[in-house]
Amino acid sequence: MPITPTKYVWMDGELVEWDNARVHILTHTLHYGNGVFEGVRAYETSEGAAVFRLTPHIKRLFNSAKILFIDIPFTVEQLVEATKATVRANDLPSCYIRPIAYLGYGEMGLNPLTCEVNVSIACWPWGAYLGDEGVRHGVRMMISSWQRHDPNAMPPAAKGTGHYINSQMAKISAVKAGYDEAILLSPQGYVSECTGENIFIVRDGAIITPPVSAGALEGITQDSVLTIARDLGIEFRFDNILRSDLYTADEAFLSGTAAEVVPIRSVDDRELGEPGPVTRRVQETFHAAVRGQVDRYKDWNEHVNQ
Ligand code: PPE
Repeated sequence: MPITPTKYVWMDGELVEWDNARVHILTHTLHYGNGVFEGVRAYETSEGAAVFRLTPHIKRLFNSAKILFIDIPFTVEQLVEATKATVRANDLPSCYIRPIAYLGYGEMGLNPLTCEVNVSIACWPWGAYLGDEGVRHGVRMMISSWQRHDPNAMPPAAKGTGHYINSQMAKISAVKAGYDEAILLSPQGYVSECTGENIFIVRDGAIITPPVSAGALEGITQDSVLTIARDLGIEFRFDNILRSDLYTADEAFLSGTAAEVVPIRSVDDRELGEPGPVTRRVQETFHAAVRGQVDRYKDWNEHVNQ
């Protein structure tokens, strides 16, 4: 998915011109993959651009940093304001936003505690991550032979930059085999999540998603799906899922900030078919909520001009 350049990137408290938003080749995070990031989206609403659930995203950034012992030299409030300022400065009605805290230039070696911590926030217009066709008709999934991290090897609760080597290996195998996206199993053999999205099945009218203990990130979109489902009177629960549960599900879908809510049309070539009614209802409500069109979810729209 190509990046479209915008005007400014926020770096350590200042808006820097896009082309000058650079780091040194000896930046610590580039060598050892120890940094934390977020993926956030802003949507066009009737009151201008609104960042969807910005505060929970920034809080998760700080939790990721705490797990990895990265001391972010800003507060949650400062980065919330900085994110809004970045979207405003770029004058974008809607965009994808990438805040990252990384270990900077000046130290090398495996003790990261002495490293300077830098923070930047970039944003750019970004379309459907898994394609418009996928949003409408569903994506084809492959269960990867790459496992999700063991929690005592790499803590899945931290959205660490280096964690995503695992996701990339799974993504590469899936794409090379002709699928849209991969599903990873936990070391215990339960369904965990996709390379950058949570996964859900629908069985007998209820939505089931793997628990955090299966190695899934606590998705903010997943939490929005939970709230929307319960408000629509749809049962929602966290439970372990086996790969065979995916093959025989009535419906399945995935969720993530970049991907949004996307139906799954097949898993390992077992057809689930066109998106089902539960998936459709959740997807439609989510798409309206992010654009500020659902009164009960207005708190989720963090307006950049307020
Ligand atoms: N699991 C993983 C591994 C993950 O990376 C994400 C977000 C999610 C679940 C869903 O979380 P949430 O966005 O809070 O609903 N992935 C971000 C980065 C994706 C990427 O490809 O890069 C995102 O969606 O922005």
